[in-house]
Amino acid sequence: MENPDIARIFYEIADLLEIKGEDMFRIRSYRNAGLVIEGLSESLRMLYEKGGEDGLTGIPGIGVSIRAKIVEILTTGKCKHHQELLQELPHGMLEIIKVSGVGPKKAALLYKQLGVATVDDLELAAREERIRNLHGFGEVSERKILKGITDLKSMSRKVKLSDALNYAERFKEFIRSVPGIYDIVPAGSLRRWKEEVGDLDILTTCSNPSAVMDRFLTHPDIKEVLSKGETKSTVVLKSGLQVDLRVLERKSFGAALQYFTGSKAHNVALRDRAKRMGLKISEYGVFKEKGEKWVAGRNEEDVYKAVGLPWIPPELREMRGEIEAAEEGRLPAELQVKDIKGDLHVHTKESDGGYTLEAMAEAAMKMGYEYISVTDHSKAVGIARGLDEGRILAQIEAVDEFNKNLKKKGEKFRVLKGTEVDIRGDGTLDHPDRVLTKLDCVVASVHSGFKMTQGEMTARIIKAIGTGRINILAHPTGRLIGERPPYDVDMNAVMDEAKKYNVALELNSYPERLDLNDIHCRLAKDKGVRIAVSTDAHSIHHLNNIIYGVHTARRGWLEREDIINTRPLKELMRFLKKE
Ligand code: DGT
Ligand code: CA
Ligand code: CA
Ligand code: ZN
Repeated sequence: MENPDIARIFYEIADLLEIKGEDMFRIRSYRNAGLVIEGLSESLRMLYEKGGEDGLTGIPGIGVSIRAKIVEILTTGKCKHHQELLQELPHGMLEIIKVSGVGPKKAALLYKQLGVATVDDLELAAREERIRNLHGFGEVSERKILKGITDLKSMSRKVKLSDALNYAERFKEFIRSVPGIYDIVPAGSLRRWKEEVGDLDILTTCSNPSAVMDRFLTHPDIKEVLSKGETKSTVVLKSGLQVDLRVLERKSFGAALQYFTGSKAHNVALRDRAKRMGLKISEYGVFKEKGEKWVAGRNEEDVYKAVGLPWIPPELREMRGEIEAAEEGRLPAELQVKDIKGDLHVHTKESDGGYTLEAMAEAAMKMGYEYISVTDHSKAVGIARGLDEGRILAQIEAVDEFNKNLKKKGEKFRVLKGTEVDIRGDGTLDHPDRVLTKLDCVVASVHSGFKMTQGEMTARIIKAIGTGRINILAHPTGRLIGERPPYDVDMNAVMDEAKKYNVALELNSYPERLDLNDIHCRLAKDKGVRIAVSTDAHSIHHLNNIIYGVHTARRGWLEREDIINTRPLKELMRFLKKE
């Protein structure tokens, strides 16, 4: 059980209590607990494993009774109170109240009167016009419910960050030609570079607002227009992705950008802060509480400045301590793509890549890199045509030859001799020591046996680290976003071992991977474990995926010094030699 699972249980308790019509004070305390837990940067499970119930004290917003429930969830995987509530009310009720226009009171009524227990029941009842006759409902609310169901269905689908960015880019291109257009900025989770995005929130300013709206609604990707207004329209694309477009006044663009970038939790905290200072923040600006006097709103910087803070990069706006850090002047320095000096995880045609070593090197040189490390698979990864001893020895010679030629031409660029050696089921490495010692950079990773228990997987990886032959542990959790969950591994223990053996953990920039994720990057930073931001490129084009890694690194509060491939070659070599 990790923080999001625990938070979800508390949210569900709050919702179920609200459907039952219980007292608001209790409901609020559960909901608040959910919010607090979601925003924690440390894992409750780890805190508990380390310090028992005492390890959980002192978290603001978590009182004695919530703490007891956290312990119950961590030790039994369940919460009795939650289970009892679910016995009383069908689980589908939790979905029903997500339909816009159906609050907890209405949900309770629909359940009692019509036996509506799922969203599907609700849809049927609305289509059969059975809802309009209930007390407190009418034709209009029936129609609203149907629309709410459509919205919910499109919303529950999340898209990968890279896909969302592509869609956003297409809309920007499409709208750019409107005369009088000024800003077009995608806000929301996309601007925060979250790994998965629920919907796009595009903000624009234009001297002719209706022209933007008209143009937007004719985009060829649109399947359905959900709502159309003068300043806001919402559409669903053929892919199922929802897009909101807003046309704003230039005077309040900064305030709107701040508001719609979120996250919600960050905004709530910022608004509270403003309130304490006698100010009010809304999507229209910052105001002096009495008299509605406009103070700021044109730029985002001004909004933060008005509440006494420096501008906070969007990637950090997740309510993970960024406001305190901003206040105390210790926000992390923003990592830039240009800080990255080379890529340490690159495949070639020898295994499952699409290009030769020469082509990959040339592409990397064009990007301004100082080095790449060629890291083809080892023989255990048969489907990727992994290299056996003979083939990797031949590759080592080829790299030496290639570097010699570079030197002759006066090029500074170098190719490092590397491998992505498989960590076998028993924790041994898939190349013998006599091969590994010939290499500059050993990347190691798990490609099989994902179903192991946490104990087994942790022991396997720790054993591999303990060989002392590894430089980088690649894609440390093995997850594929939207496809495969991470394998179960004690990341805390892995990181401690990595630090001991001078092993860096990879932030794999492949859009499906982003592994380590933001939370783990933050943990690594706190522990002083080094990170390699690499692409795992299988083609020359994949080298550009580094941008996803860089922004994920920012979300994990990583700075240049935390990352080994921001170092020039000489310094990098010192790390790789474990000096
Ligand atoms: P997503 O689309 O689920 O990936 O996540 P976001 O963060 O893009 O959320 P979305 O699209 O629902 O709303 C965009 C931003 O608008 C959100 O990050 C913060 C702001 N916002 C939306 N609803 C509320 C609200 O009820 N209160 C506050 N303070 N802000 C909100
Ligand atoms: Ca959004
Ligand atoms: Ca939205
Ligand atoms: Zn790889």
